[in-house]
Amino acid sequence: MKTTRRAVLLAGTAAGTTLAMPWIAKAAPEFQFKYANNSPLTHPLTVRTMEAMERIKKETNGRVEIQVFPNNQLGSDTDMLSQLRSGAIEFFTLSGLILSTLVPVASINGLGFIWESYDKVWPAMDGALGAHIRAQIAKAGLVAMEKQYDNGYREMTSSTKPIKTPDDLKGFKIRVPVSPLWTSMFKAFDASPMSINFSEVYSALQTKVAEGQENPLSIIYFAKLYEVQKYLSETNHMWDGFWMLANGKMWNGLPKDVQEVIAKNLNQSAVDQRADIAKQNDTFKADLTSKGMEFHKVDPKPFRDKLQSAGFYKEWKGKYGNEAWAILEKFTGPIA
Ligand code: X2X
Repeated sequence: MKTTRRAVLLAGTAAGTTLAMPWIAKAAPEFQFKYANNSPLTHPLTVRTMEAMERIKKETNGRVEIQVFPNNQLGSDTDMLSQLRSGAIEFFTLSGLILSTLVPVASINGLGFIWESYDKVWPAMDGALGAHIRAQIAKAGLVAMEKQYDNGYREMTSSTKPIKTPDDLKGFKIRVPVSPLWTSMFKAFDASPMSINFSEVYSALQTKVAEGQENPLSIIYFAKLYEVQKYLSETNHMWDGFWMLANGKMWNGLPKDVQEVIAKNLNQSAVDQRADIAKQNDTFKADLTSKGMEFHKVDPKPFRDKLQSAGFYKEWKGKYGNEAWAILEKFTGPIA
């Protein structure tokens, strides 16, 4: 009885002391945030953002702690975008093409067959085109870090037949991400596109709700889509990247020095992540072939011609407007 009461008193004293003298308690982070994404733990996007969060914690002496929630743990891209806007999460990486549901111009880099190589992509996205898109993102109450993370050049896959020509896409049940540009492009190919968030893609392919999908090699590899897809056509039909987004209200309330450390490290990890993807792209083909996928070389010209004759470029030039189109063509050359 006596011992117990004494223990309780002591415990009470200890707790009271800690509260009264916070400097002897372990300092809790001043800023505790959440970052979420749609990519597997092993994907370079997750690996490199985790590294960034570690460096941020260290360089701020523990003032800032950003917890990472990869692989759609917090929901689909559509869910996470609402969470970011409401402030339920503070950071989120999202494809510009999906972000276009909120910021229309953010899908412009995803137009089919406009990027000859990464040598054209990065100067555009790190330069005037990226700056133009980020300015529009800011108007929507979000902040995009300067350096985009790479998703990659997208390739078409299928469980039923290889896609070799645009004719093979006629009536083809293909999953596309939730974005008007994607739907429009695959409708122009006379396919039957269905908008499905990435969180549901594996099961949609496994149950054959969709016959095919399109994604960069890195996603096909790390999300194990080779388990549910047989044929891979090297279409390189579009290029897609992830914007590192922050909730604008939260970001603007941060002290300048904290903003600087966070931005510097998120941008640094983007550069590291681009290099990872570039390096891995050399081996993905062999890796995916060894997992049972059958690769097909594809001539992109008939695909591009089909988009052209369907009025695809004209339609989207009208939607983006002359200003954005002119900035884009400065980097890609004349499109249509
Ligand atoms: O949803 C997809 O296909 C993915 C993973 O590539 C994107 O984030 C756009």
